[in-house]
Amino acid sequence: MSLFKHLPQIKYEGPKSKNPLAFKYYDAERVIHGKKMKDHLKFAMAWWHNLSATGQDMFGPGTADKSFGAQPGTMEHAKAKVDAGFEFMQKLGIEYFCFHDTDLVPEGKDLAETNQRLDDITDYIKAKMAETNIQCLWGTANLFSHPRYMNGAGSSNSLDVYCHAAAQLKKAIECTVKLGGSGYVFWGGREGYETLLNTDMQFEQENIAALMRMSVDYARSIGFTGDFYIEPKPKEPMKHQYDFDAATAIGFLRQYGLDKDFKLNIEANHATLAGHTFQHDLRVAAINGMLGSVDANQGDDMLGWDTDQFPSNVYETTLAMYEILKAGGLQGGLNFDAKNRRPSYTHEDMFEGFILGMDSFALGLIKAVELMEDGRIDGFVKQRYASYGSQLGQKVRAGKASLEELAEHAIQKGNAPLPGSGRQEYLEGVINDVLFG
Ligand code: XUL
Ligand code: CO
Repeated sequence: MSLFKHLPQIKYEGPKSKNPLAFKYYDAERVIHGKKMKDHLKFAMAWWHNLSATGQDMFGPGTADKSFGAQPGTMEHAKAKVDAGFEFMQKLGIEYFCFHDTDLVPEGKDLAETNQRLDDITDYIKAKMAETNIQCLWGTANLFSHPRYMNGAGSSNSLDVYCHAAAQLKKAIECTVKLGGSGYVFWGGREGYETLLNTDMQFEQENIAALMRMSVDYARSIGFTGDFYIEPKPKEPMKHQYDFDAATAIGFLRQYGLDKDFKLNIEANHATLAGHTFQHDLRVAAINGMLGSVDANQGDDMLGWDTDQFPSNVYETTLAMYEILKAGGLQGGLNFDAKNRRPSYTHEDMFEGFILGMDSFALGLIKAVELMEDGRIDGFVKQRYASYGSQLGQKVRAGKASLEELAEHAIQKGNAPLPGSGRQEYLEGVINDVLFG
């Protein structure tokens, strides 16, 4: 049964097209910067937002109908979501999906029943995958929604809750391996705290690391060769989240010896909640060799929470793709951890959300390549550090200089000259020139 039969196959029509159900920039097969667009931009559908979320918020129920012809909360509905998801991805040319265990099936009365349901649904998904070219980008476990996780999962004060999380992790990893997922994500949903008055921070962080270590060991033992990812986020739902931002997560991974198995999944709206630009967290991950995958969305500067909007800001997607290209691309992909706004409640809106996100990143890719070819930004940055090209500068760079010889240099030079203009306004003009010139 077709759930979206009134909606067409979405095709590339070019920038002049006014057809809302067509791509203006995303041309999957176009080769740019040595690769097909679809290989630069491995877009993924997030099961949770696209197939499950109805737009419910604190002030009212959902507005979107995601029943797909079945009764929500049943296995029939779980299967209808698979049918809808695969039809949706095929119509848009999306080749990857991401999921939480709880997005796939309603939880059963106990773990045994839930696990049986997961076995059934992953069989069903696997058959769909075999009929299409659609693959699993990454899987994860929802260790934050159920009331048992009110104090976190790995960070919970309760050993029973910790073990329940371990059981869910074990099964979610098995499902990811069964579906051939190339990554496994840990977003620390409630791994954090509200007040230090009731919290042993060190104890909790050690426990989280131990749970990650056990997960890695188990996954490797059943043949998982992909990357694990931490997805940093500074706040929401907890006041303090342990994986605040890329730098904090990298420090944590190194401290507990997890850095060989883990990379990061950088989400745009999480970076901005941490007071960084998206590009900042991409750069931090990249220079530490930990840029794994991306949750592609955007926030709203006026709002202080994770609005998970579809990316529309081409200035941002350009600078993000510039970071990604300079890092040599992504092993992972661009997962639209994004949802329609509550008043955009129709099936057409689901398509238009993805078209917006895919076109914004495609245009960002095109412009990032132009920015690289233009060379003015890179050239300026290179020239800005040119003084380190001297013999003494080379010694500093090689870690072979001493404080005495630097001081001697300073004395000989007299008062150090000013370091040269940063020329931010000129550089911002270059970006405008490439974007709109
Ligand atoms: C929450 C969030 C999650 C993760 C997966 O802010 O981004 O959906 O991506 O658990
Ligand atoms: Co996310």
